[in-house]
Order: sequence, then C-alpha cells, then structure tokens
Amino acid sequence: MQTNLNAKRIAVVGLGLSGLATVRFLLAHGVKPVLMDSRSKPAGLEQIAADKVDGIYLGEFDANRLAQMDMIIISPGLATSHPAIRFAKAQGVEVLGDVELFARFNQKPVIAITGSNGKSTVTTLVAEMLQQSGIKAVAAGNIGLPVLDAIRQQDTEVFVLELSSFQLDSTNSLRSRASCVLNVSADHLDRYADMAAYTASKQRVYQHTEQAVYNQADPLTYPAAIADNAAPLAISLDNTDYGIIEQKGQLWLNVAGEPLLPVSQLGITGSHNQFNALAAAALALSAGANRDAIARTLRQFNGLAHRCQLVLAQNGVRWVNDSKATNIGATLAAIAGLRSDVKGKLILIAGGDAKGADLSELRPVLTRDVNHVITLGQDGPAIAALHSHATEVKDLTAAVKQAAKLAQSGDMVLLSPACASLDMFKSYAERGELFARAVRELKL
Ligand code: UMA
Ligand code: ADP
Repeated sequence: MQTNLNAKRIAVVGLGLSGLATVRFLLAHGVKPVLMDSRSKPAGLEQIAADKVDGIYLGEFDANRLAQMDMIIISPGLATSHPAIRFAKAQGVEVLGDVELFARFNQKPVIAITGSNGKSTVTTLVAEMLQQSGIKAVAAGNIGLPVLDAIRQQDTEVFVLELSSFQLDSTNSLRSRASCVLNVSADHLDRYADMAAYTASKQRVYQHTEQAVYNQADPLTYPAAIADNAAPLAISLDNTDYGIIEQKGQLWLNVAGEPLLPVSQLGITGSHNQFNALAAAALALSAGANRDAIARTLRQFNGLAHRCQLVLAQNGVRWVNDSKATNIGATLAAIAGLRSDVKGKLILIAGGDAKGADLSELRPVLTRDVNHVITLGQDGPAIAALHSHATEVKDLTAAVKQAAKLAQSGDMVLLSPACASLDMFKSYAERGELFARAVRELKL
C-alpha cells in the first residue's frame, strides 16, 4: 500500500535521528512538512534548510496546529498517548511512525526483530549472515540507521530491522518474511501502563509475518495472533529442531534439525548468546542465507561493543563492560552467562535510571551470585538496599576505584547497570567508554 503523500498536510513531530530522516524522505517526495519538537534545540536541526519546510515549531506542542494536519509522523521517542497527539487523533488526523511510512513504500523482503534484549546482536548477525551469503542486506531501525534513510539504498535486497516497542506502537502494516520476539522482560515501564501493554507492543511484530520465530522458554513471546498461513517456529536451547544437542561428546548448535557448529566455536559467549545465534540462523535462513555462511558468521562475530566486553585482564582481575545492560533482564543474563567462569568474587557495578522497573527482581541473583555491589545514579540506592555488601558511590570513576580496592586475583568486575544511563550520561556508549577509560587509568 503506497500512500499518496502529495497534497497532504504532514507534520513531523520529534526531530531526532528518525525525525530528520523522515523530513529528508518527505522532501525527496516533494512534500513540505511542518516540523515540531518539544526541545528548544534538537541536535541536527541545522541540517534542514528552513525555507524548504512549512515551518519549524519548537517547545510545547500546539494541539490545535497538530489537529489541522492530515498526517502526523511521530518519533519513537514520543509516546502516541501524548495529550496533543491524542487530541489531533481524535480530530481525525492519521498518526504513524517512520517504520509505518517505510512499510508503505518498501518493496523488498524484511526480517523484523524485537525483544527486550538481544535485538542489536541478532540484527547484526542476521545482516552479516545474509551478506556472507552474497545477499545485499542492510541492518536498520532501532540499531541506529533510520529506516527512511535505509530505504534510499536502492540496491538493498533484504532489510533487517531492529524494532523497539516504541516503533511498533506506531506501525500497522509492516510485512515481513520472518519476525521474532526474542524475549520480554520488564523495560520502559515509565511509558507503558503495565507489562501486558509492553508485551502487546512487542507482539505487534507478528502482525503480518510469514514466519513467527519465538522463544519457547519465554511464554510472553508466543505469537498471540498470526495470519492463518504464517508458520510459527519455536527456538530454545532444549528444542530438538532449533536448540543445543550433544554429539560425540560435544555440544552443537542444531539448526533446522541438523548440527551446524560446535558451541565451542561460537565467537560470542553465554547461554543467552547461544539462543541469539539460533534465532539469527532461523531468521537468516528464511531470507535465503546458506548454512556455510551462517556458520562462518557465528565463528567470526565476537560481539558488539558494550555487551559483556572484556576491557582489561590484569593481575588476575577481569574488568567487563556490559553498559548496554539497560534493564534487569540483560543484567541477569550477564551474571548467568559469566558467573560460572569466575573463580573468585563477582563485583557488580550497577545503577542509573531504572525506567520504573521493580529492581527487587534482582535480589535472588545478587544474593546468590554477586559478592559485592557498587551502585551509582538515581536508582543506585534501591539496588544497594538489595545486598548486604553494597557501597554507594557518586560517579563511575569512583565506582571503578572502589572496585579496584576490593578486587583480587580470580575476581571479575562487571559493569552491568540494569538501568538506562540517561540520568548521568549522554548514552550507554558514553557510560561504557568512561568505564573502560577509568579502568585503563587505574595504577594496578
Ligand atoms: N524527545 C523530546 N521531544 C521531542 C522528541 C524527542 O524530548 O519532541 C526526546 C525523547 O523523549 C527521547 C529523545 O528525545 O528521550 C530521543 O528521541 P527521538 O525521538 O529524537 O529519537 P531518535 O533520535 O529519532 O532515535 C530513535 C530511537 N530512539 C528512541 O526510540 C528513544 C533510536 O533508538 C534509534 O536508533 C533511532 O530512532 C533510529 O531509528 C535508541 C533508543 O534508545 C537506540 N531506543 C530505545 C531502546 O533501545 O531502549 C527504544
Ligand atoms: P538490545 O538491542 O535489545 O538492547 P543488545 O544485543 O544490544 O540488545 O544487548 C543488550 C544487553 O542485553 C547486553 O547487556 C547483552 O549482554 C544482553 N543480552 C543480549 N542478548 C540477550 C538475550 N537473548 N537475553 C537476555 N539478555 C541478552
């Protein structure tokens, strides 16, 4: 379904990366949009020539102006429940996101990936598996490249889209060759009323898919409603078709009922990454990847930065950066994946903005597997309260210094905050980089 954009009054609301890509896309289609952002100085706005658009309005949204539009293209950073947006919608204005606009114009096969954790890892793996199979694949969406910038690359053969719940909220007609909800655990509860609402957003990825790939170990990922002709495909470590099997005394990844690769040859570690590898293989196969290329990718790929990344091993102490653990599920996965490999103490650095999550879910694992917790940030005190050996510090440099005092040979210091970084840093990447720098600067 291609929307005729001409002769429509269109507002782009929220001028971040995806909003600016939307503006460029509309300009290229001969549309002069109205631009709005609640911030007084959204970064990157200078890229847009003011005389090319139909007005730029910064600061509080004017609901009446919005109500005069035919269409609002809303950024994922803004909730569709914003009162001004709701008002416009009630007046009959169509509200959609950049991914929906992409869906209406795109003609190429799509693989769509969502979940609370593992999206970027799986998206990167699928794109790489396809590329290694000689298929021109592009990874886009929440991973960083806005979909409306990606669609301009005309020679792309498959789009591999990482989709957040925010993007799915404003998407209705995205068709996909295969789609996957990797897992659902508490996140973004400052924007959703409850877990049911958050889960329902994730489930939207299955709306128009040919193959619904889901996590057999996580009932919240089971496709609740899929088209009659869509095939569900279960993945879990103990699944016989897509899982881990033992063969000649070795553990293997079993893909589509056949052994693909010994687990020991995987470039990424931890049981959550074995699951990610299986899910990526299933998705890549559905878009035409070959098994050799899939196996090669899984051997070569050794993880994205800021996800359980070894920063330094010195004097028997390993320092690991898992800054991308911005929710409880990711931190639990890191501890589960790493603990058995630590002979001495596990010292955890955590805290930041918990986004409304109930941090007490961390308590059993902290008590059992973590020897000392060092906390920082807005919700640091709530984590410190969960452990008998906890130290609260004022910033990340102080956390690293405190960890250095406690750590001995055989120990691991893990930055895995279970919280977003935005109360103290520009991004999780800035937090991870600062951690790595502070660790390297220690006089060990
Ligand atoms: N904002 C305002 N006023 C506005 C518009 C936005 O205050 O008028 C704020 C938002 O509340 C948010 C921030 O600005 O805190 C950024 O929002 P944005 O809509 O400008 O975001 P973009 O720069 O367009 O980036 C978005 C995704 N960001 C979000 O969904 C918050 C990026 O995912 C994505 O890479 C990019 O589009 C390209 O598709 C980032 C992210 O943090 C990585 N995603 C969340 C996550 O992974 O948990 C969902
Ligand atoms: P996302 O894009 O969904 O944030 P990433 O691949 O960037 O996912 O990983 C984010 C965090 O989640 C990292 O801390 C990583 O170690 C952890 N993680 C990755 N895959 C999984 C998984 N399948 N289950 C739980 N945690 C995971």
